[in-house]
Amino acid sequence: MLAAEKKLASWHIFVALAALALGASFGPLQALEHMGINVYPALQSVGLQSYYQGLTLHGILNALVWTTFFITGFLGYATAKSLNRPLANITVSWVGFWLMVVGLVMAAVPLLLNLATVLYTFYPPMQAPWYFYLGLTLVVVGSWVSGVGMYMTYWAWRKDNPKETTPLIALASLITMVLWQICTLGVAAEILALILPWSLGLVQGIDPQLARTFFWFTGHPLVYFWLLPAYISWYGMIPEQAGGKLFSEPLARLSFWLFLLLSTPLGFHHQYVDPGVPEGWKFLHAVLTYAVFFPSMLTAFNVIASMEIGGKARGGKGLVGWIFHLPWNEPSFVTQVLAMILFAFGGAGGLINASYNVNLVIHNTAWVPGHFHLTVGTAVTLSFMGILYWWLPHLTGNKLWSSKMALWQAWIWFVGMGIFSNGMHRLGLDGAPRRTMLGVAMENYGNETWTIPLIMVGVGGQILLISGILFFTNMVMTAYFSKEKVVVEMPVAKPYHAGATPVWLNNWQPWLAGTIVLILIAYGPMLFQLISQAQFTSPGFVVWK
Ligand code: HAS
Repeated sequence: MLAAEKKLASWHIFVALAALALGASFGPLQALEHMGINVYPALQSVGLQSYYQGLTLHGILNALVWTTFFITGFLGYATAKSLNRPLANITVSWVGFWLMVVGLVMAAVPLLLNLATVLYTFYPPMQAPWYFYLGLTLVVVGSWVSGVGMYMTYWAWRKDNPKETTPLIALASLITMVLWQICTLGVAAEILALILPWSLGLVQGIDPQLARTFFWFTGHPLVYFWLLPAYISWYGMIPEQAGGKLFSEPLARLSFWLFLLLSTPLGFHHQYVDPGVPEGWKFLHAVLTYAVFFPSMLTAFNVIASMEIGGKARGGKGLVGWIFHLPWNEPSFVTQVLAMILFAFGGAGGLINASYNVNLVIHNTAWVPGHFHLTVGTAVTLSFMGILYWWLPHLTGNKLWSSKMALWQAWIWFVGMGIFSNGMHRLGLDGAPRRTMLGVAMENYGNETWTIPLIMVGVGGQILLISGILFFTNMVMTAYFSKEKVVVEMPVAKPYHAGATPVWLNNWQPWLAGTIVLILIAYGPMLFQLISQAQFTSPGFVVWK
């Protein structure tokens, strides 16, 4: 069943994994540099011109390409599966996929030629060739088109089932896609109205502050576009994998709606130190950032309660005894639980980032990559790896090549990332800047308190390399060399409490209306002011040639 959708999903996974394989391979090199072993001069002979070219490839391939391809494939497939019907028009989804691939190639060429070394946030006035930006735009537009394919499927299902409550996994997938389409309007405006005319030479200058504001309109909700597919798995699948049931389905629905409502109007928390945005607006975004913390707390409570139901159904007793009865030998489950545990630390760090005044201590320091390696680098990436441990066998019919290797991979990632991110957080607290060759900085102006954390970063990075090798070996062997055939179904959690879903948790209108109103309030006046006072004066700079 759903053979065509399986093929579509497999292609998304293929591109996503190829991007991750290349993007992630720069990580251990950066970690070595931090430890004082600078391998970049040696790598110039194979075409890598600088640390920053590698860092740009690392950020774009991991944070933008791996995630967007995986998520678009996953959301489309999960929607079809959850609604129990094929995609209404799979050609639309293929068009979306190929648009994304064309965009990826357009962006990859200048990246590989060291013409677009602008890091993954591509802040103007750093400048890349126009086709780099157009390529990124096509990746986003392609994902929008795939989103349309999902909506068509939902409308066809709704026509056949006018009274039914949308199944949780489908609803959450649709909400995630809507969130993405709304939030990427910011980066679309940035690229189409500001960056493309400037990089094409049609206008002489750009307003960096306006460009950054548009960027962060997208940039923060982007992190929830990454996170929510993991939450779909944690709510919609993990309870079943744990042998239990979803503790509260209405609460799960509420948390996805709250993410739609609250994810976008808080981008100024990335701009607390930017001039040109009055304090009052920054404070408003700080308050809203604390609000978006709330659905993650709901998630922690609901997912842990669901696992407790599973652990107790499997014979566990007492306050913590159930934990030992969870399926600790099942790779997909274990990988995702380890991702959750590290996310609890990443989330706590997020609160420190969000605090308007404490942010000043950590902004632009190594703390920030410490934070995002626990979030997108673990909560998201390790969860996606865990999902692939059932999804790839499900799609290919091939048995996972080695469960044991998968378990080792997950634990090694957990340990490696724990050491790595702890080192990064400590460095940040000691004032080490981010996006800096810290090995070189250490020699020139480093602080002796950096010594141990730099070693932690270096060692953690090499442990992560081992985990990555195990993961990719397992993926390749499962896809191409596994001899044993299996039938693996998509896990779908059943609700613990039977009963009708409240109507307001199944109704798009109030949530969409609230989302638009909140965005208009939080961004409207400031965008109006920044646009009316814009100064298109800054020329482009090409650095690290
Ligand atoms: Fe963040 C910067 C604030 C979450 C990613 N963030 C970044 C950047 C990235 C990023 C990439 O307010 C850098 C951007 C750049 O390049 O400049 N972030 C937050 C807050 C949250 C948060 C408040 N971030 C994420 C997620 C990300 C992500 C998720 C990726 C997926 N972040 C910030 C701020 C900055 C920032 C400022 C700017 C800093 C600066 O100055 O530049 C919250 O959403 C976090 C809430 C999460 C939790 C954790 C809940 C735990 C759960 C698991 C429970 C289960 C367990 C398992 C423990 C509250 C759900 C138990 C197991 C058993 C067996 C019992």
